[in-house]
Amino acid sequence: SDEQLQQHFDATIERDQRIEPRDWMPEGYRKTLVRQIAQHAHSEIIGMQPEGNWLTRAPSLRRKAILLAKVQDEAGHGLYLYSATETLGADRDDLTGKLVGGRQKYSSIFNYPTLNFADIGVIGWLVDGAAIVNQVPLCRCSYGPYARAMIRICKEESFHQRQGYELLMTMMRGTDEQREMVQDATDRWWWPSLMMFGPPDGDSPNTQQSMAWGIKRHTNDELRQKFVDMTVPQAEALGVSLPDSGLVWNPERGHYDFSEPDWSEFKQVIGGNGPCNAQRLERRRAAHEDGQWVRDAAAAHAAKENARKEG
Ligand code: FAQ
Repeated sequence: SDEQLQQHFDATIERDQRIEPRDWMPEGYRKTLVRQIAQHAHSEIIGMQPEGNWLTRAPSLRRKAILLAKVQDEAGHGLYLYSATETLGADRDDLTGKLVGGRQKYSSIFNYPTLNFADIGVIGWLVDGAAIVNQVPLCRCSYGPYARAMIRICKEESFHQRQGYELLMTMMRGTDEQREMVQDATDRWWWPSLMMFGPPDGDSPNTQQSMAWGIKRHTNDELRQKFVDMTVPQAEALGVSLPDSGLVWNPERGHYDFSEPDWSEFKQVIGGNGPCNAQRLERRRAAHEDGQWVRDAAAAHAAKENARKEG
């Protein structure tokens, strides 16, 4: 009966075991996962654009090869994540339609411009750094396919984070102008990176239920704090300052205190009015339309193969 199915599901969550695609699951659990994983997949795909902006202008062959590999990894992450949504019965074409139609979200962070090459380093350091803090706990997500996809993704993200930090270290050993570029990029990306973790816990409608289901393992504010604590010593080692005069060590809490991000800016950005939202979606839409012939050719090929098998 439905009640037994629900009890079996609850007991699986209770024992901290994994839910697999063929297991019964409540509709809300399925919907929450499709929402989060699709947004995550869209973020990886849209996230290729800010860095892709510098592929043709990387300062050396080595930097270009590194950046190409990173952007390709992001495409791969998007693909595993779309596959994970398919195990929940979602249709990838439908999800893409929702993204390009502006009906599904992607991470706020990718709506900011990459103005100079130091932005590439800072994206690796701060954006991939924040992504790792958020995603390592998702390796223990109660839904098996998402958790397993996260293991590989996190390995690649930590490599991305290190390449960004290494790029910045190199620039910091360079000229005054290069050091200024790193500081400028840090100033611009710091607050948007803190916003990646989502709204404060009091304004996060999904956290409580997602934690009860073992989808999320920590609240948005817990992860944001963890990121700040981890990043301050990295900024010191690099020799850059973080643009927050309220950022001070609090010995009683054993954490850094920091100022509140501008949540009205966050709302603007997730509402579609960030600096690059229109450009990002337009580019994604154009790429999707330009790819129509590939989908048509693949479908025609599959139809021919099927006809041959049957005939
Ligand atoms: N941007 O109730 P909550 C990457 C939405 S890393 C946009 O707290 P939840 C790697 C949220 O969806 C970036 N929207 O929601 C990379 C919800 O709206 P809805 C991707 C946001 O789900 C690096 C509403 O606000 N990572 O791509 C944001 O419990 C470099 C209320 O919020 C992931 O997606 C935001 N920042 O917690 C690639 C990680 N925050 O759906 C390229 C997986 C919140 O009700 C280059 N996702 N919203 O309309 C998660 O962990 C969670 O979904 C959170 C949000 C923590 C993002």
